[in-house]
Amino acid sequence: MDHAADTFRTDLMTITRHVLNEQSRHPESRGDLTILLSHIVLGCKFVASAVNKAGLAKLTGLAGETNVQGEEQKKLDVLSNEVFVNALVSSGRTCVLVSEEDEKATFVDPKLRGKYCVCFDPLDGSSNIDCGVSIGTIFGIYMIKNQDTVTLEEVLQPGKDMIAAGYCMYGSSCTLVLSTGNGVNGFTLDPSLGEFIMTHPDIKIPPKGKIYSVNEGNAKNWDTPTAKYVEKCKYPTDGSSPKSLRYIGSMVADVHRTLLYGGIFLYPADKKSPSGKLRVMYEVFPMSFLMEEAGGQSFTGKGRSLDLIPTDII
Ligand code: FBP
Repeated sequence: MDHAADTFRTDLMTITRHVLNEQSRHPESRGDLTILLSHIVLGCKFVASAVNKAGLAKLTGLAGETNVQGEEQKKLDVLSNEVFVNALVSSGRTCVLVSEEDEKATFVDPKLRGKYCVCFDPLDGSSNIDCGVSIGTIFGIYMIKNQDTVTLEEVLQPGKDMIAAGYCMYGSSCTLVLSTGNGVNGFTLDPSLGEFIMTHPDIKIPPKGKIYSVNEGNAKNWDTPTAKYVEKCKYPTDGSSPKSLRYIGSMVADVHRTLLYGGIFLYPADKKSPSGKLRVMYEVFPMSFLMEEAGGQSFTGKGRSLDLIPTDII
């Protein structure tokens, strides 16, 4: 009888317990971030169950509307956006929301405001919904100096000013990966308990990785340094073995694998999309924050991603 495992099974480190432990490290804290994170967790649980039921509940397919990127919206990402906006506003801890699905930032009713700005992609990788490939929610949290007078300029902060970030991957299992600036931890949803249980404590990206992850279909539009780098992954000249290509086309899934197995994930800007495809505030920044907290790095090709100062929310 493996008592340690038994002990482990009864001494559950839920995400709430973990966040409360993190809060206790800040005696000045009033628990606002804890309350905000619990509402984000609620949103993830809702979307996890909707994604699981999607095929059956006809939640896949088009919603008949288009989003700010001109992309056809799918039913699930409209639903996911609504769930997160409602959860974040009802937390009473946010003053401005930036969603991939909304053209403009949402300024919360002054009566319901709190000190945080949340930038989020409610359902990233939505082009994979219909084929059941892993998709996810990505979020980044900033502190806003004055919630009553907050302006869009105050939202356009460099990524390094974020105080927390995470993603929730809806795949074979539902995994929420979170950092509040003190390392990265992963939690898996136990559907029988409806609780996220810590399954990946203190994630550290392996120093050396054998995987490169990029959409090679864009190769003809790449600049020379990118083409040369990918060439080196495939035909190394230092006698090391070629890297393996793994590309799911769902950033949450590709980054999750990279965090756990090591290697590199890149979506370089190219002639077709000169400023790249990934959006800075709710894709690049949160994932770069997590990558650095896990001992990895994130670059724009010109510098550290988290030093970028966004010029717009899109
Ligand atoms: P969405 O947020 O619109 O889903 O787009 C982002 C994304 O799907 C990322 O998850 C993924 O890394 C990338 O686009 C895939 O792009 P491509 O299909 O061009 O390789």
